[in-house]
Amino acid sequence: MEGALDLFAMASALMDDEDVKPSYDKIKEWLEDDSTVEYGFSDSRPGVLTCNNCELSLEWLLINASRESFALFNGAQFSLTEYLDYAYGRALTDRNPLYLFEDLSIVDNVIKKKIVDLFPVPDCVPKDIFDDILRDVQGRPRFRWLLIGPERSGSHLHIDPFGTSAWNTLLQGSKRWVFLPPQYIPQHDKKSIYEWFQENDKIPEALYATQKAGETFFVPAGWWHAVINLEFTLAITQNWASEINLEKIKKEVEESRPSEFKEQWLSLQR
Ligand SMILES: O=C(O)CCC(=O)C(=O)O
Ligand SMILES: [Fe+2]
Repeated sequence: MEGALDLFAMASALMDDEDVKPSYDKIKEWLEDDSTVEYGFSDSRPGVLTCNNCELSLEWLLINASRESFALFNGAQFSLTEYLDYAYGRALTDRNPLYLFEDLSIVDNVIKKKIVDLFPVPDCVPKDIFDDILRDVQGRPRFRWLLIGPERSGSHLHIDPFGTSAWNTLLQGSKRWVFLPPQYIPQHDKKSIYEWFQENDKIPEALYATQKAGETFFVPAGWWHAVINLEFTLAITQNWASEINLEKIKKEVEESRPSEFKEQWLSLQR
């Protein structure tokens, strides 16, 4: 395990990290905030979706996948047990706690296939237009992830690529979300996610929500969003390309790098 810890130290150093004694005041405040997003699916605003029951849990992963290798957001690979040692240890004082972000878009491993089988796509989610003919084409944009993160880890403000929309089911813990409409112009900064959330707690046009375990949040295409894990979390998330957003998707695929996917897409459009 010693070796694994050294690797985590290196991974943190690559992120320009300094150890900190973080203040948890804001985390407590956000945990107690019961603001959420409206129920139901609409193309133009974030929402809480009803989701089929998901049998994936940390226990399931520990029993079935503790030795599997998973990727962090920065690409480094660790076994699940190595990562959990980090998440419950050193991560608590890392300025930028490392987030496990495993791409499950294409899986050839038996255990990871089982994880994918436990991904319940909400019934209300419309058809993914990449899913039929372009399903297994090389270069298809990545669309499905397993997320595990300690408190204060999370995702910086971004828009999901290729004009896709997303759903995100939280299986354990709590997440704080901020949503901003497509016309918002963000400022570029290098703050940690926790610092960013502290300083951007009251953007007038933002929608803030605390997601609880069992809830599925929907992110409409083009909406900015940032997420901070308020406790240790386990979540699954999937993006889809919706017919409604065809023009945007077309533009982004056509502007993307050459790939078999792009070629096949272009030939389908002709
Ligand atoms: O950290 C999260 O839960 C949000 C993930 C996300 O926004 C994404 O995968 O695009
Ligand atoms: Fe996202």
